[in-house]
Amino acid sequence: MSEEMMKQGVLVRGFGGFYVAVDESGTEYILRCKKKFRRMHISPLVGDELLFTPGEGEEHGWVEEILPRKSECLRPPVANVSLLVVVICPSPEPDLLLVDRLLVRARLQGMKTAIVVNKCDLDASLVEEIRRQYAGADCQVLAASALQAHGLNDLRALLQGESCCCLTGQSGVGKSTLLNALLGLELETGEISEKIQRGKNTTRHAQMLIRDGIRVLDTAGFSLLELDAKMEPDKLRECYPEFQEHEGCCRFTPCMHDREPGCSVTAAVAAGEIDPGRVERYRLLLAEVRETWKQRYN
Ligand SMILES: Nc1nc2c(ncn2[C@@H]2O[C@H](COP(=O)(O)OP(=O)(O)OP(=O)(O)O)[C@@H](O)[C@H]2O)c(=O)[nH]1
Ligand SMILES: [Mg+2]
Ligand SMILES: [Zn+2]
Repeated sequence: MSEEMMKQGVLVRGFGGFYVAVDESGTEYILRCKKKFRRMHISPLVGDELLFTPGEGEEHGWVEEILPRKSECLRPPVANVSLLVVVICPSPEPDLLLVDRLLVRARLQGMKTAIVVNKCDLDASLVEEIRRQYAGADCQVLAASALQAHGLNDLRALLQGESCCCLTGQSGVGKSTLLNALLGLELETGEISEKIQRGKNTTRHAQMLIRDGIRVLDTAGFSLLELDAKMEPDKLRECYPEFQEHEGCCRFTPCMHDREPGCSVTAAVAAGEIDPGRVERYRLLLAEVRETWKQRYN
């Protein structure tokens, strides 16, 4: 293929071995992946910037190159996210350990983060609680109700100007409903199971929506996330902005802020300066990261 036939675009969704890319003008192209990618064990992710050759007429085109990724995740499987928006709500009940895992991973990948507390029509107090817990976490907390079109302007302002935003979180928190309300779309949404208060995994695949100068990914909800198996235990505390001013202030250096005597973080929790729940969950994650680290050569 000659170079001048190549185009650049962003991968917006995939289906059954095909990929859909959108170029600068908004035109969609159906593509397949060349075999070399399979040989290299690389597959394109939604959000990837691609070089491709368009097909002629009804024919599909070919993905020629995947440009270097600024970030990549496997859960959800997306690339180049600049802002990760974690969506939670009163029902299904929030899993803050999952939220913290997502925030840690985002920090390691250099993404900005925000939390949207949706379904405020059901319980307006949750957002206050989350604002309190995450006050020092360098993470904006927005209140919203997709149902009542509340908080949409704040959400729009948050998403605008980002190269690629990603909505993530448990199934049933209202990610797709929020994007429908915000961008006038008709993404499929699903009821919550009454009995177990859980979503029904309505969104199956990640897709990028481009509208009103916003590029945002709707993704499939999930409730399990493991931290990077190659993560050094030392790295975890660097993912907690609220610990920063305490670095070097503990009796022992380095201090993991776990159960060491004379720990400045422990003192800050006792003094009500850092949320105890955040620190408790940090310690759970630290134990997990240490365990994985110990087993890294097995
Ligand atoms: N009361 C209330 N219900 C909402 C709100 N937003 C969404 N819902 C409902 O929550 C349910 C789940 O919404 P979805 O948008 O499908 O949730 P999702 O996060 O996309 O779920 P998955 O695609 O499974 O990950 C639907 O029944 C929505 O109508 C809200 O602001 N208030
Ligand atoms: Mg959805
Ligand atoms: Zn300490």
